[in-house]
Amino acid sequence: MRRSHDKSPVREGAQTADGEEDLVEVCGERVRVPGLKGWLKAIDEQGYVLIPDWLDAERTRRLRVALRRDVNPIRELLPPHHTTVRAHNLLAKTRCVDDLVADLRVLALAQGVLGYKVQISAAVMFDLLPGSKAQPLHQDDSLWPIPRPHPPFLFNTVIAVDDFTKANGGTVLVPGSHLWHDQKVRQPPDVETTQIEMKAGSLVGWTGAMWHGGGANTTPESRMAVNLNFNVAYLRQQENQYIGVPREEVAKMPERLQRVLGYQGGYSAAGPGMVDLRDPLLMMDKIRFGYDVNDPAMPKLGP
Ligand SMILES: O=C(O)CCC(=O)C(=O)O
Ligand SMILES: [Fe+2]
Repeated sequence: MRRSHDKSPVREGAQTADGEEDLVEVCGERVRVPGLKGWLKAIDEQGYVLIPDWLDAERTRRLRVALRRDVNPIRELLPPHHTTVRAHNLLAKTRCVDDLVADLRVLALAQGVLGYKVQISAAVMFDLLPGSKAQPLHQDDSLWPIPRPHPPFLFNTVIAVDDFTKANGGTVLVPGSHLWHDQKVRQPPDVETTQIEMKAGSLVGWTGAMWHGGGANTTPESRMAVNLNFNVAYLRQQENQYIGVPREEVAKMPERLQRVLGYQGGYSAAGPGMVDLRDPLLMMDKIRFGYDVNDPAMPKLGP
């Protein structure tokens, strides 16, 4: 699947020199991501990868506490059954996932799969409460009306905050289905599935064309997770991050997070995302109606 992008003029993410398989450039930084090559191979071949211990126990515990504190009181139970939570637009509700969104490892993984600069498409807290029903299998990339076959443009991740088990609704995946471009999604028992079981702190990542769905939670405990989906930076995000995340919060964020949020241009000064041929991030606090690009306080031309 990555091969489809090999003609890109510049290729970030999975670009590796011989013998430096895990050394990649992400958001302008050279970074070593041990395991990256194997993760990308798994995604190429089966459509997904399961990475245990993505977060250590202490980080996972802090994440759980912070989600319960910041998001649970303002969450919404979705109809018709009112047993699942999809708390969208997380970056406007808590600061507890900032480091997960700007994590160089996940960005390297997303860039490796997508072959281009990436941005956060959706940041969501999933909670399957007791009694939650199984979701129909679906493809998240069908949210964009792009004819198939198409190169991968969406990469999904789910980080387990609670252990995922078959009984509490571990994600159901159809290995290999990311390559079935000519087929409509079928439901079990018409298709063979696998169900993700993973310890809290693990990450499962899959490419957007993959058939998948949340399982049914038949236990008395909830199954909490953080879902971070990334897409190529030249496409529109699923969540409108520019409206969704208040500007004053964006202004306080570290630069890499601002960029991943969508405040970044393309590979050239005129590429998608620019403002008046300039870096959008540098223009953020400069724009007033009738502004003059010749003003010496304006950013220089360029991406
Ligand atoms: O809950 C899960 O494991 C997956 C949910 C999902 O795929 C979705 O909401 O689009
Ligand atoms: Fe989904």
